[in-house]
Amino acid sequence: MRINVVTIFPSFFDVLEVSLLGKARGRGLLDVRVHDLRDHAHDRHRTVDDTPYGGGAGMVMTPEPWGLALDAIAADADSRPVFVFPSPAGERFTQSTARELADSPHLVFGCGRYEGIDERVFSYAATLGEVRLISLGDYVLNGGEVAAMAMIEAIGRLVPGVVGNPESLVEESHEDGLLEYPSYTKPASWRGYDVPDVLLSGHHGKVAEWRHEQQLERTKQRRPDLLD
Ligand code: 6GU
Repeated sequence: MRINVVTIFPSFFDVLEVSLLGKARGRGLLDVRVHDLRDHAHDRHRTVDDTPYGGGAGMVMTPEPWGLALDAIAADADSRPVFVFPSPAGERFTQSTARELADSPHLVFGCGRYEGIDERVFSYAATLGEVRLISLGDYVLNGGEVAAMAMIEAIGRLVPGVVGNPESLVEESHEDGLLEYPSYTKPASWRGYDVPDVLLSGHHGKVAEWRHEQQLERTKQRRPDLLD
C-alpha cells in the first residue's frame, strides 16, 4: 500500500519509522511518503494561508499550494487514490472505516492547519480520486497531523503481513462490535489480586463463554451506544 502525506510539519511523521509500521516500511509492505506543502508555495515567504473571505477568526489554507501538491502526487500514481482530509467536520472514523481504507492501494492524507483548507481543494481533489473528510471523534485538535497518524496506524496494521499473527487482529475490541475481554498472564496471584479461576481451568468452552460475558458486561458499562 502506498500512503502519501501532505503537511506543513513533515517531522511529525518521523515516528512512523519506529515500531510495527517502521518494520512494515522496511519490508516494503507500506510505502509512506511525506511531502512538505511549503515546497509548493512559490512566494518568498512560502505562504500557505490567508484571511477568510466573509471575515471571521483565524487563517485558511490557500488552494494554490494544495493544487500543486495533489497534482504532483496524482501524476506519480498508477491508480486513482483515496484522498483523506482529517477534519473535525468529517464523517466519524471507525474500525470499519479503517477496513475500507485498508483495501485501497493508494491513500493520500491532506493535513490541514489553522481554521481549515479552502473548500475548493476538496472539489478539485474529487477530480483526481475519491475524497473523504474524516474525524477521529467529537473534540478539536490543532491540525490533521495527529489524526492522520492515528488513522495510518489503524489502517496500516490491517494490511496483510504488517501484523505477524493475523489471529491477533480478529479477537480485538471493535472487530465484533464489542469491547475486548480482559487479559491476564503470569503470575496467577499478584499483590493479592488473583486471575479468575475459569482461566486456569483448562476448559475451553467455559473460557469462551466467560470471555463473551465479560465483553457484553464491559460494553454495557463503558460503551452502551455500541449495543444499540
Ligand atoms: Cl480528524 N482533525 C482535527 N483537526 N481535529 C479533530 C479530528 C481531526 N478528529 C477529532 N478532532
